[in-house]
Amino acid sequence: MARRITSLLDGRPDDGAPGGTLETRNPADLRQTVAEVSLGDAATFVEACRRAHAAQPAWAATPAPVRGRAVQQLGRLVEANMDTLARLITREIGKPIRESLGEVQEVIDTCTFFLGEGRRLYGMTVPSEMPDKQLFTFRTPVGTAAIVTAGNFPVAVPSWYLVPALLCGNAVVWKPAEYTPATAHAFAQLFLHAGFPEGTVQMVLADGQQTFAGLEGALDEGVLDKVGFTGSTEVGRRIGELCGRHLQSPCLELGGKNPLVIMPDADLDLAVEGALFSGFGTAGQRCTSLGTVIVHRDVHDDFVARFTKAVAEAPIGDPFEPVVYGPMISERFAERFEGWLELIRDHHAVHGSSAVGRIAAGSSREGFVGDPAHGLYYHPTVVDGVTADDDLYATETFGPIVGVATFDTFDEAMALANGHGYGLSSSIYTTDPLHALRFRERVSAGMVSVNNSTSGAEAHLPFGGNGKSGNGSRQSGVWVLDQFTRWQSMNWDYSGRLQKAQMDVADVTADLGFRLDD
Ligand code: UN1
Repeated sequence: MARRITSLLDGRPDDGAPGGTLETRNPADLRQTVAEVSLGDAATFVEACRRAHAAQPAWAATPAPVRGRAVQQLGRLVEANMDTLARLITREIGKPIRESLGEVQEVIDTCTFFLGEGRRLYGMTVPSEMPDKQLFTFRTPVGTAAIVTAGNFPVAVPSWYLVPALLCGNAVVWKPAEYTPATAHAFAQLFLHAGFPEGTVQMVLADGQQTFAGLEGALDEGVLDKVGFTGSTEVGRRIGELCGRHLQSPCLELGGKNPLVIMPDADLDLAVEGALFSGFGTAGQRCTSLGTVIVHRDVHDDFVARFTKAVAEAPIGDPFEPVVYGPMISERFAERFEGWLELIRDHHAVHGSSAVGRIAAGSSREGFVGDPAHGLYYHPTVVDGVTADDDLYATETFGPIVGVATFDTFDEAMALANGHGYGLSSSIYTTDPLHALRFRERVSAGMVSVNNSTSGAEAHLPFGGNGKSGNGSRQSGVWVLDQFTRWQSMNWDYSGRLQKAQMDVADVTADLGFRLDD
């Protein structure tokens, strides 16, 4: 049965649909409606920011360990609702159920990490230049944070922002992807039942244009202090420009064209397994998904033979079954993917399935799990012969397609790994520690795997990218605290007189002409 979903202002449904309505469908069976959605508009967004802004000071004044308690309760609620939430994710975006459960686990892990941070949130005591004076640092909340997220990780990625932002004493306005409204609504309900005070968590459903106009309005009005955004490089650039005009630095997590380098000394079976999951897990719709395998010429043929066999045999289909991947997230993702398939050129060799494009009656796939007739299912595609001059090399292709390029020297491998200008995730398969360490040093990516998938970052290491993948901001672990707090320094002089820094400082006498006897 379809759910009716609206924005939630102060936890209450915001009736009316100033931004129009839409319906979302199960991408594994488009005959099933998952949600009927009433969208808000720019005014809804600004109103949500106003309310969050009004609620924030009292929340900031709540002791951090108490705020941590709300995060703890959220983690418990998510754990208790794990199966329901995971099933909803699978129904709404077609993510294989095992991955959906993993995604919910990532939320729990994030809560587990940050509930303890409520009892740390350390500042420092720092010695002063002068006697009877002490220096301190404090983390203070930024204020109201607007978090705009994509739908490929409809709960894990939002949690990376919302949980630390709230823990640090901010109020949040969450704008989830409009194509995952049912999951967003369910996740918002868990926040609203976890003990965060009214007003500190707002959820607005709106399309991209209205959201952007809402961000502009809220920034102009002074009711928004921080923007977090996960999505495309193009939109990230616009958000960066907008925030820059308001002297704000957003937290940006953008696209990737993540390389996986295979050295001649690599364990090839391991590399095949890693490339399969990196490239085709979540149907290639992770920002950390593998873009191009960069394989040494000596092992190229062997690798391609093993890899294409593994891809050809990979179970694809019904996401409630144990498959490598299910359907595309939504029609929008499927259409864009069809566009990227056009980047395949005559000089490329295509492998991986019996056809390219949609899996359908005239274009079936052997071993398909279930019935593809009503779903947005696509053949896995391996494109060999990719070079640095190809559009396919430089374009983020959010879907089940993996390029293969060849190198002779390590320098060539590095040029291919970095040359597209993205810098999110990367991987090297090698048994030589020297290669691993050299790769780490020279790759431009913010995240490096050794003998592991480009995807699947753990929830307490810094997550983020460089170049076209982001502006250097990092999420997760202690590193994200710098996004949602500002450092405040304090000095306290208890000498009873004015001691001037740099001027009233005692010196020590040294004999700088002193030399050791030869
Ligand atoms: C994303 O696709 O935006 O590292 C995030 C991973 C996941 C998160 C991906 N933990 O693949």
